[in-house]
Amino acid sequence: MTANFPLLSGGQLVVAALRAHGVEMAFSVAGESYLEVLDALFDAPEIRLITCRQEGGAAFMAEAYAKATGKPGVLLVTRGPGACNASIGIHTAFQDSTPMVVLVGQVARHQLDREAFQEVDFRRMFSPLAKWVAQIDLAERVPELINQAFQTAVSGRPGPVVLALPEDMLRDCRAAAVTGPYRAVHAHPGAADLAEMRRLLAAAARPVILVGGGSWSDAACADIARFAEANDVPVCCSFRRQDIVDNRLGVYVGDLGTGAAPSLVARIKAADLVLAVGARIGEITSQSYSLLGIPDPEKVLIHVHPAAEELGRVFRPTLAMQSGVAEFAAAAAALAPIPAPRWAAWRQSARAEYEAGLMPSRLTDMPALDLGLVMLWLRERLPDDAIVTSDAGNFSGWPNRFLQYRRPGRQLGPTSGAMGYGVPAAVGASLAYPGRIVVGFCGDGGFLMTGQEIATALAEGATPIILVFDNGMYGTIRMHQERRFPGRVVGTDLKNPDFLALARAYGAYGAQVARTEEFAPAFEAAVAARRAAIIALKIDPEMITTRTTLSALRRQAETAKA
Ligand SMILES: Cc1ncc(C[n+]2csc(CCOP(=O)(O)OP(=O)(O)O)c2C)c(N)n1
Ligand SMILES: [Mg+2]
Repeated sequence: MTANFPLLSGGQLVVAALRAHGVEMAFSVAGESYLEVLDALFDAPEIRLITCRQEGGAAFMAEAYAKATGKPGVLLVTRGPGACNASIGIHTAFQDSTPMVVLVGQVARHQLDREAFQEVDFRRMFSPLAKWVAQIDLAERVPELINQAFQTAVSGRPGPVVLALPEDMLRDCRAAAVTGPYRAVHAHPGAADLAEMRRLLAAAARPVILVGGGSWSDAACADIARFAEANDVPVCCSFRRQDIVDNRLGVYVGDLGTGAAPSLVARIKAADLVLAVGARIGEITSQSYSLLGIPDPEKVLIHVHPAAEELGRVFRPTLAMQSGVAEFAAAAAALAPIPAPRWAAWRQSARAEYEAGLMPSRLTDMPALDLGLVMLWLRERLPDDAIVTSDAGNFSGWPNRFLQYRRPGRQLGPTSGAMGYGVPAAVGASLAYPGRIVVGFCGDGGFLMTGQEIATALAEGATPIILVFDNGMYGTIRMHQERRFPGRVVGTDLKNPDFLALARAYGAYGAQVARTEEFAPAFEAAVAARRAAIIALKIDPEMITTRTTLSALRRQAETAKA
């Protein structure tokens, strides 16, 4: 059966399979454990191999590339040390439902289980971090298992899969049929369930749609907005998924992230129907599981999710639908709208609350650098296709609250809360969409976790503009310290390098902004530079969130203790 196929090494078969699945870009840090794969890539110029500086950065890049394009992110790393570094991005892809195919070099088959050099049992290591883990022990099974990896990564609830590649297997030569491309498998909502949803919605007085999760194509986003507008239902989004519904539409009412507006939280509690589409309704989105009762949500909950095991897992829905988000959104958009819905005033007041929250309040007197004004300027400046990436930290409250997201632009952020995401995600997004404005928001803490990928950006021609919020501390943790242990600051002060000199050392455009009026010219110069840029923003440490100051927090905590 295989007589008609050429003899290829395991490494060549891996690359042939990647080509068959339409892979155009892969992210890597090299290792001697998978030299055959690297060598086969030498002959496959249609796959662009991005050479990264640390596997954590490479994994975040692949994850953000996948989020931005909807195609699986492909990552190649070496045995134990490479896999350990990469694990943060694999965990992030898992929590974020992002499809990834991770190829890890492994020791030779006849050395396994001796704790050979850099040997790790990847099935055990990645079992809680990946959707599927396997090892390819026979070169003739490379096409089969790589096909299974892609199918698994993209189907149902997408996620990362890990394949270990023993180095001697990569040298074996076999003739094998290479299959591809993968075809994502998603469930569709049933007609009876859609009719029941429509009946429940028509009976509601205060409905809310909550959108979230992965796999939202631009078309699916347009469909769910059409459904919401046709029925005049307010839509909010889950943590770091603000780009699903155009924030400028009258039906959009805000996000349920870490800094959710108290008025939105109160509104969800007051709602009599929640239609959750794609969102798991996880800990952050559910405001530490306080929004809905467990397991009885104490209101009508219609939960639509691509994975059966998420439905009824924490909350017991009135109606559960296992469906892909795009499949559901298309079907919902095609439903006849509810005639004369009763919740127009409910939707309008929710929108008015969201719009009121878009105006920053002045928390300290006349800060030299007014972040509220900087965000208002950026909100106007960023084009419809701008991509915003975000690290984890309190600074992220500024772009989350004051920017307005929409397609084809994107908001790419780790719902895993992984620091170090912002820079590599911006590099990955810029490589996926050269020519678009990509802005990466980072704290001074997160920036130095993976900032070395600026070197990758310069080497590969990516042009992210990185904004570093320099407040000289791990601000988020300092905030928690002031709340729990007021005045007892430990382990959270940072002494930063000279960010301007650092930018120059990389060959990036660099600027330091200490005053509001310096921001716009620095940003325009960064855009015009057409290379990676770092703009360091000197932040008043008092501005700990968009809603409160450090000393106000400390005073509140001290009063509560007294
Ligand atoms: C990899 C990782 N390590 C630690 C944490 C815990 N953590 C959450 S936010 C934070 C501080 C973030 O500091 P910075 O990036 O400077 O942002 P800021 O909060 O000061 O705005 C830390 C340490 C985390 N989320 N991820
Ligand atoms: Mg900081």
